[in-house]
Amino acid sequence: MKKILLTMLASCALIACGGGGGNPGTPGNGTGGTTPDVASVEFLLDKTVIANSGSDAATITVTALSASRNPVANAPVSVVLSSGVFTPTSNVTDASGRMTGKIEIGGDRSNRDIRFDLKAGAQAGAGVVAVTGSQIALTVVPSAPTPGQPVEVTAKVADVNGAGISGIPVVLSGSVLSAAITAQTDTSGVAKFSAFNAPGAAQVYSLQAKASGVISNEQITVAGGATQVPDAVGIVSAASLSIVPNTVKPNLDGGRTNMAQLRALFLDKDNRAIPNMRVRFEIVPPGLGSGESISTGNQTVISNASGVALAQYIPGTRVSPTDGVNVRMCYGTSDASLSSGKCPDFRVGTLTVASEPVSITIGDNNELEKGANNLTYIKKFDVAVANAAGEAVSDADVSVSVDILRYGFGRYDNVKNLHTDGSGFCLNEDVNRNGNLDSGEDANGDGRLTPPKADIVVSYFNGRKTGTNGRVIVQAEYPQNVATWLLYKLTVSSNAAGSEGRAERIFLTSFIEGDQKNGSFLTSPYGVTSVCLPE
Ligand SMILES: [Ca+2]
Ligand SMILES: [Ca+2]
Repeated sequence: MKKILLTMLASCALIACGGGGGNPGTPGNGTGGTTPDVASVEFLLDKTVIANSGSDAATITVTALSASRNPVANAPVSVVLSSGVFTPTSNVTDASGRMTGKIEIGGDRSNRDIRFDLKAGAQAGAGVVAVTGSQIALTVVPSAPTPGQPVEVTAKVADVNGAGISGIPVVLSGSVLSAAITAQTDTSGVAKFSAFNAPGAAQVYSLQAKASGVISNEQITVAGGATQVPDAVGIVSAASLSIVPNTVKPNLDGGRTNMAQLRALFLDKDNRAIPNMRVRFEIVPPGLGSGESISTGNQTVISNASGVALAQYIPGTRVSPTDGVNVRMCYGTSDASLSSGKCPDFRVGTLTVASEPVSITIGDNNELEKGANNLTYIKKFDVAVANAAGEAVSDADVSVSVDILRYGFGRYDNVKNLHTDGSGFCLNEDVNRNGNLDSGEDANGDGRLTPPKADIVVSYFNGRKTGTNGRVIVQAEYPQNVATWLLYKLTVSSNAAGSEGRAERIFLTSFIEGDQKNGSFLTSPYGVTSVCLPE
């Protein structure tokens, strides 16, 4: 039996429908002819704030109206931004008088307002989209210097996802400094300032860092005589240690290009921040050696007004097994509580030092099989794992998972091999992917999660370890009635020599040619119509 995977034309409507291309910039001037008479212009933004991750966008819909408030088609529309990138879907309004386009941040990840000036025909409008998400984290060593003691400050500037923002200036100022100093962030978003001496008078000083459109304010106590950092007040209800990123490359040159941020947070039972907590970060023995260190050495760090104390883990030249580095934060409310290496209370976090990750690919062919009882379809995938040199990695553990992105509703047209008009695709209702029906998730009101997670299962064809050729076969299996109605993402990851690699691909459930004549999927199992969660 010849088994052929039918290409679903309908699928392109979901997978890659992001933008229509279009020319950024302004459309040409009206070239004579009959310019439609636009009496007013309105616009609608789907959001007025976009995150600075680079993948967020605001969609603007511009509507051109005539004097009688009817839509005006073919009106030329231009949108000019003060920064960022505008991608229109068209330079003129459509039959409903509308034109849409995307506003994105472009290469500039700083917090700011993006102003747009638009014109439809001779009518103009303007507005603002705010960019947010920049964060600055300051590490001061020592946390409470004595008068005249050298102080080292590093600032990590990150986007909304915690990814470092490289190549931007960070300006440090405040009463602790005699003059403002500037440093540039490196490839990890870290700016390291040259050391300065703490002022001679023991008192509390201010320190301010400014970068990427945001400001971070800290206080530094120069301690001596009567001026000491007070003990922390309040009962710690939640003490946490987070490590970002939790996989970091080694510093093969002995430098500190690659670092992971250690962030301690202290809250009381009412979720209020506890400042002035003393924290000492340390590598739990046996460490990796080979030059690994903590940026604050064996000094204590003091939590700021937000209850946060920071340091950096700096890898040496060696890599570790997965989660092979244990970092401990010891904490107490006073200097005495941590003196002489004491560790009254602690939390431990783990991270991995890994060189170039292994490379993974997911391959497939155009074939599909029927399950043993002719109730399911099975699609097999070839997973290949290679090291940085391209050599096959054998005996590597492979993990595969499936995530259903969307489900379809409607009917199948067995003449044209397409879903009929009125069919469509909705987002998976399990927004937080916890497998439970939570408040607000049951958009279609059937009392359960749509689609059920078990509508596609993945498994290993012949064990989960790669063979000597670095390959392993995984498969996805689903009941025949969901064919063409589920869009799913297959994720494969593998750890080899402490280095995690990962690959993802998106597929539509397909069927075996011939089954469209009378297959069980000709009507969506999720209904002919549906109510979707908002996009
Ligand atoms: Ca849920
Ligand atoms: Ca539902």
